[in-house]
Order: sequence, then C-alpha cells, then structure tokens
Amino acid sequence: MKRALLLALAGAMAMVITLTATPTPPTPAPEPQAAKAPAAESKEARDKRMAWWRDARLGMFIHWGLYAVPAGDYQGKRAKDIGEWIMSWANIPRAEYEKFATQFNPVKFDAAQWVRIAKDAGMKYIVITSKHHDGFAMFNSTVSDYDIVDRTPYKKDVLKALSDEAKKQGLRFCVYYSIMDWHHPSQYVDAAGKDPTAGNSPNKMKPDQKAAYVTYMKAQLKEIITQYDPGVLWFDGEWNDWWTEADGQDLYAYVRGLKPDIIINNRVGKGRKGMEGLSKTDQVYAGDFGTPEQQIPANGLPGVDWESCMTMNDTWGFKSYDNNWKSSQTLIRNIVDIASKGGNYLLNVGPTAEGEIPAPSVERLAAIGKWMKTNSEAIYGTHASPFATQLAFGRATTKTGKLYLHVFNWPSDGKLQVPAIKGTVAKAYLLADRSKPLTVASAADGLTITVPATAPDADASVIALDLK
Ligand code: H79
Repeated sequence: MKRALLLALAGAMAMVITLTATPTPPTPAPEPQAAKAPAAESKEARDKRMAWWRDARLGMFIHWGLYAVPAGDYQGKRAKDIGEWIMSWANIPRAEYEKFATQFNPVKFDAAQWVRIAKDAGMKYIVITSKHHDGFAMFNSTVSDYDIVDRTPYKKDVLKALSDEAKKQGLRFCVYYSIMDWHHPSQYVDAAGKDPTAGNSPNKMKPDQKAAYVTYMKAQLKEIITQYDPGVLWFDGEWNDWWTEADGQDLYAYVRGLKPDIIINNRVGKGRKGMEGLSKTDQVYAGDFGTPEQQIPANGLPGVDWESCMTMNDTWGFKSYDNNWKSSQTLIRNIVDIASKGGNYLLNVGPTAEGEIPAPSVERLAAIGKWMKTNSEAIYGTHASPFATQLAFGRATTKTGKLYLHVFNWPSDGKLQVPAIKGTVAKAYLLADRSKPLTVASAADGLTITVPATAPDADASVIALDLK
C-alpha cells in the first residue's frame, strides 16, 4: 500500500515535469475493489459456462472502425504495419484522426449478410471490435460522443444490428474491447518524434486520471452488456505498465457481475505470455482462455482453454493494398490443426469503410463452408488428438465413441498407416462418402486402413472411425 502510493506519486511527479506547466496535486487512484477470485468457481460451473465456446471451435473476428477510412494510406504514407494501428504508425494527432468519422458512411453494410457469410462458413460466433485502440466506439455510447451514432454521417448502431442478426441466425455475438485508448484524455504519447495525442505502444496514463478512465471503461462495458448481451468479452491492449493484474481481476469480476455466464479472455489482466498468448502459470491470473495471436501452439495443452486469432492477409483492419492472402487450404488446415490441439480458431475479416467484407475473404470463407458442410462433425464438439506424437499424414480429433483422421498427405499406395489406438474399430468411412465402409486391419503396432486411390478432398479428407 505504502509502496503503491509511492510509485503512484513518483509516476505523477514525472508526469508533472513532462506535461503540465502548473501542476495540480495528484489524487492517487483508489485501491481496486476486491475481486471475486476466478478460482472460486467449481469445475462443474466452469465447464457449464464454457460449454458452448468449447463446442464451437470456429469463430469470426471482425476488425471494423475508423481506420477503414484511410485503409492504410495517410498523407502519402504507407506501411507494412497493421491497418488499425495507423493512428500510431502514421503519427496522426487525435484532432486529425477524429475527422475520419465524418467520412465513415458504410451504406453497403448489411448485418444479415455478414452473419450469413459467417454462418455459411460454419462459424458459431462473431467477435467484433466495439472499441479498438483508437478509442472510437462502434456502438451507441452515452458516456462518450466519440461513437458511430454521434460522429458519423451513417448515424446507426452497427453493433445493435449485428447482435440482433446473430441472435436471429443462431450465432453467438461477442465483442472485443481495448483497454489501451489513444483518444481518451487520460492517456498520452511520450515518445521522441511523436505527437502526444497520437497513438503509440506503449502509451502513458496520467495517474490522477486512471480512476476516471476505469469508471469510463466500466460504463461502456455496462452499455455493451446490457445493449448487446455478448457471449464473450475479448479484451486487448492490456500490456501497458499502467494496467495491473489487480486492475484485471477487478474488471473481470465487474464484467462477470454484470453477466455471470459471460466468457472473458486472458487479456483482461496480465497473465498473457507475449504473442504466444497463453497464460503464465506462476499464479492464478484473471481470464478464462488463452489468446495466441497469429500463431498456433506447437503442442496441445490438455485442460487449457485457448483460441488462436489469425488474419487471412497481414492486417486486421482493412488495408486497400494488402493482397498477401493465405490460401483456403492453409485456412482449412489451420482449423483442423487447432481443433486437433484442443483450441478454437478465430479467423479475422476487415471490412471496408463502405461496409463490405473484402471479396478475397468472402471467397475463402465460402471454401471453408464447403469443407465444413462435409466435415464439421470432425470439428464441432471435438477434443484434442489422442496420439502422443503428431501424425505423419495429418491430424486427429476425437469425441465420445469417435476418432477422426484428417488426412493432409494422402497415401500413394492406398494404405493409411495409423498408430495403435485405444478401443477397437467398429466401422471406418470417409465423411465425404459415408455409405462405403473402409477395410481396417488391426495389428499390435497400429491400423492399416485401405483407402481410395485419390483423396476426396485436396485440403483435408476426413476418415471417421466408430469405436467400441
Ligand atoms: O486487434 C489486433 C491487433 O491490433 C492487436 N491484437 C489483434 C487482435 C495487436 N495489438 N498489438 N499487436 C497486435 C502487436 C503488439 C505487440 C506488442 Fe507486446 C505489444 C509487443 C509489445 C507490446 C504483446 C504484449 C506482445 C508482447 C507484449
């Protein structure tokens, strides 16, 4: 307590020197309210709360905000950096960045169509940016006028439209919310050559305004939860030194208090291990699941909930000149790879300022949907591969009484070699051709499955084994 106070004062004094000419005495932020320890929940209660999310395995991430207006171009400047970080890498002052709102008019936005695109791809949930690091709210907020309804010619609440449509079409609606906020007056940039009101990572907090900022975030989160009833709150921008694990525990407890069965990622607090995203294990951290970003953990993690979020090209927010698209084969194999390790795949789209999901994304989602239509049984509700080592031919998933073999490398001799399994095979068949049983020969060292000469699917062919 004493130490915390000293640190707060030291921080405040440094601030006074760098920023204000006439210093006002800082009020230290109040101690965070006692947080309900996440560990207090029984395993049964937690399993029940996590059940829909664990079954889902595949979701759509949507990065949509004012950054779609510049789309990666600012005053003749382009960069390799991600589109939604343009306020930072192009060093755009708040007063300039705000002007993008007057040009944000997504007249082609069709919530029903977006949800349909996700649903047809076999996705079970949608996570959309309610507020990214730029601080702009894509929903109707009463605690700020820096939002889509108050500042854009469009004037409509897109989160409302999407949450209504998701509910209608049977998908879970979820939101992303950034803790770092480049627009809020409590935060500023202190970096050589950068405008103090532009974006930056890390950014700085005025210590005497932190409590007010936390109150602001809580008010917006309450609006989000009461107005759109999200299934997941996906926090981000937690890595700045002014955000602590105690802050995370408090925010976690606050959000669960508003909606007890909500699911919250590990970026609410300080448990995240860099871009690897999984949670550190030296203590209990706030958050329900790990968040590897742009990567898939090499090995499965039994008993740990995690979700890999990834882009289809190299940006999250729309950039007009990013054409580095992954193939649909890569995306399909990522779904399989992640499911075989017991995780979820949150695959991103970055719609344009006109309100369209880019055509290359739509095409890839259609290819995923086609694959899922035949093979989703081997993805939804499955568990990680039971094999100790990775299979030479591809991946495996399992559920009660079933083993699914996802074949990436089809055997040229028509014989698929599978390591020994627990249980005996009652029946083997391709999900692409369920009516034709495949011959299985069992030996001590494994199974040999006789398969057709050519793969039914060049991306991943799934063989189902009914076990007894
Ligand atoms: O919203 C998308 C990106 O804008 C956002 N997260 C995805 C979902 C993103 N934020 N930061 N980054 C991407 C890259 C930043 C990485 C770092 Fe760090 C932040 C490097 C150092 C601080 C993360 C935290 C890795 C180490 C600590």
